[in-house]
Amino acid sequence: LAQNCQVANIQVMQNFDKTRYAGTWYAVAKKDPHGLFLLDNIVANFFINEEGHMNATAEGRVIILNNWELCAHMFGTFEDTPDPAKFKMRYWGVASYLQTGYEDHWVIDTDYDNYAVHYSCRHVDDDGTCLDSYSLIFSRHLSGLRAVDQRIVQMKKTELCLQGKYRPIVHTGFC
Ligand code: ODT
Repeated sequence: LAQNCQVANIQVMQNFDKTRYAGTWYAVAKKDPHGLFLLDNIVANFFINEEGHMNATAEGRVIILNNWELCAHMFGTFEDTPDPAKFKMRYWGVASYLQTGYEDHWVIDTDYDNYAVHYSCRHVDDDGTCLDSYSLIFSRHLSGLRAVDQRIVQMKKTELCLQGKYRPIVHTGFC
């Protein structure tokens, strides 16, 4: 399969419904960006605010200042774009020493009840491919994905040109 891996060609979720997306998602796998932040025990909670915009909290184990291990509590607001599955995410931590940012947040695929595939390209290269991306695979259940969902997710990882680049995310109860 010849893939051109153009960020502009990445297919996202059709008719994304943020109301159905609301609630808790447990990360099961992650492709890390440069300057890795969230390590494991990653749980995201999406909700719709009074103005109808998507908001989220996320927590996860992090190591900052080289060797300080803690559970990061993060908050994010999402700006709508013309594509309902493509957002701009502004995020910050409850403490000032945590990461902040403003970046793409794309929902690649979800069935709302079992699995979700998230993608963010932080830096598009001159040739249109992604220089620095991260991606999370989520499950509605702490127990992970069913075999039927894993097959879909595997296909999506390949479409993102990120096959083989994910690591499993464990949930040990740290957060
Ligand atoms: O962990 C990394 O290396 C990069 C990810 C950092 C972004 C964390 C921001 C969380 C903001 C609030 C919650 C949003 C939910 C997001 C779901 C997926 C992306 C983390």
